[in-house]
Amino acid sequence: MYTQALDAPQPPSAPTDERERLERFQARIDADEKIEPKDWMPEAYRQTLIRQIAQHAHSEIVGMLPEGNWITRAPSLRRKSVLIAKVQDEGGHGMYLYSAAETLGVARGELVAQLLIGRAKYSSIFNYPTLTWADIGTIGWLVDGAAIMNQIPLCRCSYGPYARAMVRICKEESFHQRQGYEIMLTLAGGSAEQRAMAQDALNRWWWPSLMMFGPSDTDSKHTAQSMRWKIKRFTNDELRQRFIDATVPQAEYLGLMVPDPELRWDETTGHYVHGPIDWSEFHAVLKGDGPCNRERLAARRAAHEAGRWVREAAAAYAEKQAASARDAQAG
Ligand code: FAQ
Repeated sequence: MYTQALDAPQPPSAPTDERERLERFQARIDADEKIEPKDWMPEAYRQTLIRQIAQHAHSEIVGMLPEGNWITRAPSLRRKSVLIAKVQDEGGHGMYLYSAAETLGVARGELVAQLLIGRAKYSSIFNYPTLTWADIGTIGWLVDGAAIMNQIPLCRCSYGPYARAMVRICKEESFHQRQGYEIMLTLAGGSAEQRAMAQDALNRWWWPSLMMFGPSDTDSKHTAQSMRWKIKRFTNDELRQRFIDATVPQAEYLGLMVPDPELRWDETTGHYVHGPIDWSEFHAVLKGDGPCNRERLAARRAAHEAGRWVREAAAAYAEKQAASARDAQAG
C-alpha cells in the first residue's frame, strides 16, 4: 500500500509551494503579525484590501459634500470654523487612505477614475441630503459615531499601513463625534422649534446610520474571509449592535426618541433589540438610486475638473525640480 502511494505521480511543485506560502501567511495572521507592503500576500488578500480601503477613501471624500453644504450657513463663526476644520479632516482621511491603498500596487488616479465613472462604491450614508442645521449635529453624532465603532477595530487589522492610518483617523473622528453631540445638546436644550428640528434629523438619519455597517451577517459576502484574514475583527451585525447599545442612551439623554417602535432593552442579553432594517432602501442606494447619488457624483466630477490646473501645475513643478536636480548632478 505504502509503495503504491510512493509510486503515484507527484503533484507539480508549484501548488505545494503555493499551499505552503498560504499556510505560512495564515500562520502570521493567526499570530497577530502585521503584513507589510513588501511581504508576500495572497492575491485575494491584496484585492480585498484594495476594495475596502478604496471604498473607505472614496467615502471620506464624498462624505465632505453633505457637511460642506452647510459651511456658509453655520449659525455662528465658531460653528463655521469648527465645521471647516472637520470637513478638512475628512479630506485628509481620504488622502491617508488613498496612500495606504497605493502601497498595494494600485495607482490613486485609477481609483479616483473608478469613482468618477460611477464604478466604485462609497458609503451609502453620504447619499442622503442635509436639510437643516440639526443634520450637521446628527452626522457628527451618528455618522462619525458609527464610523468610530467600525474603525477602532480596524486599528488592529492585519495590514500595517491601513492599521496605522486608522489610528490617527479614529482620534480625529472622536472629536467629530463630540462636536456633533454638542450641537445636538444645544438644540435639545433650546426652543421647541430647535428640539423639533433635532428630532426630525434623528428620524431621518437613524436607519441610514444603521445601514452604514453593511448587510446583515447572513447576507455579507466578504465578512467570513475578511475575519479569517483579520482585516475585519468583528462582523457587521456585531458592530451595529454595539453602536445601538452605545447610542440609544445618548438619545435618551438628549430627550429624543429613536424612530423604532420595536426598540426595547433585553435584560437577559444585556442588549437593545431593534426592529427590522429596510434592506430594499439600502440596495436601492447602492444601485445609485438614493436621494443624492447623482448629485454627489456630479459634484465630485466638477471638483475634479476644477482641480485639473492644480494637478497639472504640481506635475510641471515636480518635473522642473527634477530637471534642475539632474542639471546640478551633471554640472
Ligand atoms: N455603503 O460583504 P460586505 C465615514 C458593500 S467613513 C456602501 O459586508 P465588507 C467617515 C460592500 O462594499 C464610512 N456599500 O462587505 C466620515 C460590498 O460591496 P462589493 C465608510 C456597502 O467590505 C464621517 C457589499 O456591500 N467606512 O463615515 C455598505 O466585508 C462623517 C457586501 O458587503 C468604511 O468604509 C455601505 N454602507 O463590509 C466621513 C470602513 N456596506 O465590494 C465624512 C471600512 C456594505 O462586494 C463625514 N469598511 N457595502 O461590491 C468596512 O469596514 C467594510 O468594507 C464594510 C462592509 C463594513 C463597510
